[in-house]
Amino acid sequence: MTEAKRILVTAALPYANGPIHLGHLAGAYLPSDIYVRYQRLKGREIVFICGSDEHGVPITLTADKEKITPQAVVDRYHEMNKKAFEQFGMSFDSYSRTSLPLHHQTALEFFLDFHRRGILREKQEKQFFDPKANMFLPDRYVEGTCPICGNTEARGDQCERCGSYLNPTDLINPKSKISGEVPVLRETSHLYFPLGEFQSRLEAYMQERSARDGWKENVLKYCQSWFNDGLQDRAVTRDLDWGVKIPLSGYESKVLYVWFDAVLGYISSTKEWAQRNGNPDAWKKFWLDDGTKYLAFIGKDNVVFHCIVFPAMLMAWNDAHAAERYVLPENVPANEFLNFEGQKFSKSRGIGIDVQDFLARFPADPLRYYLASSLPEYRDSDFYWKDFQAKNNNELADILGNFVNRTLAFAGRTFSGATPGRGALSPRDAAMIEGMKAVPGAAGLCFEQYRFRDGLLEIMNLARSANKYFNDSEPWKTAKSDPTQCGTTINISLQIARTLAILMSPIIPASAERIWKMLNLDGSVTAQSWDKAAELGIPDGRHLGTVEILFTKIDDDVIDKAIKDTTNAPTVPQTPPKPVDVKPEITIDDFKKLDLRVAKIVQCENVPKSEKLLKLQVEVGNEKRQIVAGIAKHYKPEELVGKSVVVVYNLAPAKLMGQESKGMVLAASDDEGKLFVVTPSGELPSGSVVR
Ligand code: B3M
Ligand code: ZN
Repeated sequence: MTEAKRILVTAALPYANGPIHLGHLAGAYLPSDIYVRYQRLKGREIVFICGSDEHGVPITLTADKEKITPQAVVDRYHEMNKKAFEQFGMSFDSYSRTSLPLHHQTALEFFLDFHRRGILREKQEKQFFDPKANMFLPDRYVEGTCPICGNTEARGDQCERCGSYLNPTDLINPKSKISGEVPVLRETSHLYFPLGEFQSRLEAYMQERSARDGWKENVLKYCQSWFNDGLQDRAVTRDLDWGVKIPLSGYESKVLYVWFDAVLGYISSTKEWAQRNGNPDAWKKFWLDDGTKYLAFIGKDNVVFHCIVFPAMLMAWNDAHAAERYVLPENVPANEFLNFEGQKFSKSRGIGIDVQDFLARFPADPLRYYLASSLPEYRDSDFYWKDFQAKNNNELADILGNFVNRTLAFAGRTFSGATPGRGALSPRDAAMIEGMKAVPGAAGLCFEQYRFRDGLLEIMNLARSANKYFNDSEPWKTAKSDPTQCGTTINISLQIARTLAILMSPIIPASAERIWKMLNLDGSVTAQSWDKAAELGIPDGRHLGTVEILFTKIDDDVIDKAIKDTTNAPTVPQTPPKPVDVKPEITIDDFKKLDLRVAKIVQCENVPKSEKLLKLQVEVGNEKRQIVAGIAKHYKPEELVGKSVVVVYNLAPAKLMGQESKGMVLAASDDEGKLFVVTPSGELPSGSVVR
C-alpha cells in the first residue's frame, strides 16, 4: 500500500447535553488519541478534529426539563467536556461546536446544494403532534413500546434494548415526553435524502476500502445488515426550532435533522482550526485532496451514520463538484461498548463515572493505561475498579515505574548521576539491544491496524524484558567486580528508559514527559521520532535529572470508596458462599471402596404409582441389570434411553416400591434442585471403570 500524503482523523462529536463518561473514552477518544500521537511521532502530517454536537432532541429535552434555553445547556456541557478532554490528555487540534455560524453555513451549503439539484424529495406525511404543548414530536420526543422487542421504554428514534432504529409512529402506546399525553397525527412535509439510490455505490465503496485498509468485522457486519434490509429514504428535516434553520419558504419552522448537520461538523471544525491558525484554506488540503487518508473513530452505535449516511452525502456532493471533491473515510474503526463493573453505564441508576469525577480522584495516565489495555476492540469489555487498581499497581508501578526508577536511582548512586559509557557488549547486552530495536516496528504495525491493545502489549513486554535484563545483569555485583560491565548495563538500561518514554508517550503522555525530564533529555518527548526511538540516543556522560516516583500505588480503601460511590453494589465484597453439606474427610482407601462404572441405559420406564422413580435397564460391559433411580421429575423415560451414565456398581442391592435395584445412578442438582445425571464427556464403552 502506498503511504497517504496526509492523515485526517475525526472522533465522534459528543452531544453537549451531559458529561462524557469512561465508556465514551474507550469507544472513540482514547483510540483516536493514541493513533494521532503515534502518527505525529512518525512525522506524518495529520490533523485531529472533534467538537460538540450541539443540536438534536436530547439537548432540547434537557433544556425543557431544566427550564433553560438549549443554548445554556450546550454552553455548560461544551465547556465541561472540553475541559475533561484536556485533562484526559486528548490532543485535538480543534474542538469546535456545531452551534457556531461557520457550522450552520457549512451545513446549509450541502443542504441547499442538494435541494437545488433536486436530490432531496419532499414528502407529505402524518407525524405525531402534542396539542397541549402545541408542537410536533420528532424522534425522542415520543416514547412507547418497541414493536420489535416489546421494551416499554423505547424512544422514537431507537430502541436501546434491541438496537432497532425506529420512527415515532412505529411505537406501540406512544406518549409525548413533554406532556405525557397521547399524541395525535398531523400532516407535515419533510425533505428526504434518497439513501437507497446510493446503495450499490456504498457497497462497492465499502468493499474497496475494506480490502485496502482492513475494516473491522463488527463494522462490516452492521453495514451488511443495513444493506440486506435495503437502504431507505431518510428525512433530513425536522419540525423543531433548535438546530440549523432552513431558509426555504414553507420550512421556516423547521431545522436540519441533527445527524445531517453533525457529520458535516467535522468539516466546519477543520475550517475553524484553519482560520484560527491564520490559514483559512488549510482545511482544504485535508478534505479536498485525495492524497488524504481519512479515519473516522466512533463507537459502534454511530456506525450507520459514518459508513453509510455520511459517505452517501459526500458522494452526492462530489457528483456535481469535480473541482471540490471530498475524501470519504478510508476506515471507520468503531469500538464496541465498555461496561462498568459488569453493568451498562446508567446515569439514572448511578452506575458509572464521569471523566471529570474520575480525574478528581486519579491522574489521567493510569486511566489511559488501563483503558488502552482493555479497549472493547472486538467485543464489549468491562471497567472494574479492582482491575484498574491492579493494572496501576502491578504493571505501571511495578514494571514500568520500577524499571525507570531503579535504573535512574542506580545511576545516581553509582555514577554520580551521569550516564556511564558502554564497554564491550556481552551476549546479554547485545540481545537486549536487538530486542529493543524490534519494538517500534512491531508496536507501530499494531497501531496502524487499530490494534491498540496489542501495540501496548508489545511495548510493555519491552519494559518486562528490561527488568529481567537488569536483574540478570546484577549491576549491584558488577559495580565492584567489573565496573565497565556495570557501566554498560546502566547505559543500556538508561537507553531503554528513553525508548520506553517515546513509545509509551501515545498511551501515557504526561508520564512519558516526566521520564524524558528525569533523563534530562532535550526538548519534549512529543518532538521525537518513532522510527528512531530505539536508537541509543543518550550520549555518554550526559547528566541525569532529578529522580521522582513515576506512579504511586493505589490502596484498597481508596478503591473501595470509589466502588461504593459509583455502583449500587454493597461496599464490603461479599465473601464467596461456602459449599453446603460438606462431609467429613475421607482417605483414598475409603474412596477406593467405591466401584464406579460407566453404564449404558438401554430401556427406561416409569415405576407404576411413583412420581419420583424411573426403572432403568442398563448394560455394564456384558452384564445387564436393573437400577431404580429417583429422577422421574427431571427426565422423561425416552430422554434417557441410549445415554451413558455413571453408576455405583458395588452398592448393596435394594428394593424400591417393590422393584429390585442393583446400583445407583450418579446425578447432581443445580441451585433450583433440578437433577442432571452424570455422563462421561466422551464416548466410552459401558463397563469402563471410573476413578
Ligand atoms: N453526537 C452521538 C453520540 O454522541 C452523536 C455523534 C455525532 S458524530 C458526528 O454518540
Ligand atoms: Zn426493541
